[in-house]
Amino acid sequence: MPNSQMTFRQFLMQADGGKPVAGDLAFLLEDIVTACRLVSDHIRNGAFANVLGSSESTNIQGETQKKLDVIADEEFMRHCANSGRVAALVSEEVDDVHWLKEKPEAGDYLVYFDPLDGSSNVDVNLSVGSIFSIVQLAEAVTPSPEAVLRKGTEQVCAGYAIYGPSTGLVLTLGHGVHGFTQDLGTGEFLLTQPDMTVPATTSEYAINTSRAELWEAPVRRYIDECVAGKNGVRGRTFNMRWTASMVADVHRILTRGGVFLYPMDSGNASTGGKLRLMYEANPMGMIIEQAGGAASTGRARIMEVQPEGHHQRVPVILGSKDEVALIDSYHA
Ligand code: P6P
Repeated sequence: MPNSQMTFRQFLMQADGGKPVAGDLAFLLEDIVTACRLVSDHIRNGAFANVLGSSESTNIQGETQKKLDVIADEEFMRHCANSGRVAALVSEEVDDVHWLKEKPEAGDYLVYFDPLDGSSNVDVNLSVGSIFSIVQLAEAVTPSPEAVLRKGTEQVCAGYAIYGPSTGLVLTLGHGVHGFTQDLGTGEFLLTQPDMTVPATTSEYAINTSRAELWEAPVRRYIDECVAGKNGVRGRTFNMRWTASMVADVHRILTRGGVFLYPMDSGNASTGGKLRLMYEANPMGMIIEQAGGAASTGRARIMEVQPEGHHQRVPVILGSKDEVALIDSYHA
C-alpha cells in the first residue's frame, strides 16, 4: 500500500497558507533536506566509514570537533550554496560568516545552522540532529558581520532534522509546525505529524541537574518545587528527562509537552549561557512558539533578543507555555 502521506514537495506546494512556497525558498528547503538526508546516511553508516570519534580540530566554541561535525558542516555548506539566492551561511562549526554573494540583494536568504547538534551522542548511538534557521533580506546589504545579526522574529523558516530510531524533519514557515518521517525505501520525507502543538501544561522538565549548585535562585526554586512533587506547592509529581541533545529534547516536548531549561548559571554567565542564539535558540524558539509554546531567556522572549555576535550564547527556557510563564515570573 503506497504511503498516503503527503511528500515534502507536495507539502511545499501548499505550505504558504494554502499557496505554494516561493520557488527560491522551496529550492533552498529541498537543498537543506538533501543535506539532512546525507547527514543521516553518514551517521547510520558511520561505524563502517571510520567517521565516528573526534577530529584533530576544535571549533570557535572551543569544542573538539567530531569527524561527523565536520562532514555534516560540509554537506550543509555544499547544498545550501546551490541556490543563487543564498547570500550568507552561518555555521556553528565555522568561525566567520561565509558570504556567497558580493552584493546581497533584497529577497536573498541568510541561513544559520548547527549541522550536527548533540554530536557527543553519536558515538553512543543516541539521537542527534541538525538545526536550521532562514531569514530573508528585506533590502540589499553590504557583507559585514553586522548584516547577519537578525532578531529571531525576522526568521521566515526554522526547522530541524532528528536522527533517531527514525529520521524525522520538523519545519515551520510561520503557519504552524509540521513533522515528517523519512521513508527509508524511497528516501522521501512524508508528512506524518501535521500541525504539531505543545500542550500548555506539563509535568515533565528537562535540565542538566549536575549543574544544580551553579543555578540562579529562580531556577533552583522552580526545580525544587518540581522535585517536591504532590506534597509540595505544585501538588503533583513531575518527571525528568535529559538527553544532552537539544533536538531530541525539543522533539519530545513538541510531541508530548514539557519544559526545557539550559539557563544561565555561575558556570556559564561569562559567556551568557551555553546554547547559541542564531542557530539553536532562535530556530527552536520559532518552532515552539508556532506550536503554541513559549521560548524565553528567563528575562526576555528569545526571539526579541538583539544579537551582538553570530555565535552569541543565551539562556534557554522553552516549552509548555504555563511552565515557561511560571519560571519567568520567578525571574521577575
Ligand atoms: P550538557 C549539545 O552539545 C548541546 O549543544 C545541546 O544539544 C544540549 O541540549 C546541550 O548542549 C547539552 O549540554 O551540558 O548537558 O552536555
